[in-house]
Amino acid sequence: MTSIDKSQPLPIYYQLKEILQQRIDSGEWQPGDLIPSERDLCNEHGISRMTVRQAIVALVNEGRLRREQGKGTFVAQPKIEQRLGSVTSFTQDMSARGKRVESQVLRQELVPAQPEVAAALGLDADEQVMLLERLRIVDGVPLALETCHLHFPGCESLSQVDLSHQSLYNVLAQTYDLIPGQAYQQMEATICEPYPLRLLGLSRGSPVLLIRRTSLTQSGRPFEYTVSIYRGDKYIFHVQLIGREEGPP
Ligand code: 16G
Repeated sequence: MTSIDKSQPLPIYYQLKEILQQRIDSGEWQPGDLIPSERDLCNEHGISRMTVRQAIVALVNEGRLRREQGKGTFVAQPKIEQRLGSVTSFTQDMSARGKRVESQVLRQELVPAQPEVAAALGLDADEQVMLLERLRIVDGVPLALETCHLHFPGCESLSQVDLSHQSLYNVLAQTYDLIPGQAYQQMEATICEPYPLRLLGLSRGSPVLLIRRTSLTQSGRPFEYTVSIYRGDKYIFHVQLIGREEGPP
């Protein structure tokens, strides 16, 4: 679609969204480029400012465009494309892309396990777990809020470790000889709540991914249950599915 066709059943804002998306996908507009103002887009397409705004907001929510107060709307950087399939750590995934990881440690203390945590880790209610809440920051941009619960022999000494500039999985391997054998992960789409919203620097109504990971030791004992909020505008996850020989059920 290259121009708006008002006789079509497709909403006009949606048609404009597709036109703008094509300009990004074709490379006509590059990441970091300032796109034409709302007024210019109104004039170019003969549509109302409200309709133009609706198309832009949709593309901002999808992470294709980025708005800067007082400066205009820019083409966003491409999303982080991450393959799922092995138990990698945040630092490992980002370092492999040449990115700089740091964390703002928000909580790091022993707490009684909440029922959801106790169930995931196979503990009795109120057994102590090490709670580690970190805002994960990549090249200066907060990308995820991770609330991690750990339970393994000696986990209480983790409260002394500075995890703002080092990988938890590295510390677990080096200090506790703990290397994940496998993990289960669930992902769910949701709208960001006010607390993570503020930390992640998102605007109200932003979509995020809620991810729960339970990691097991090499001998199959759960040692980590982490609930994470990942920015929906920054990530694309890839999963490879294996075909069934006997065909669809
Ligand atoms: C990943 C894991 C998280 C783990 C963290 C360790 C997901 C959704 N979560 O972010 O469970 O605690 O890596 O990261 O993948 P670190 O070793 O960089 O501290």
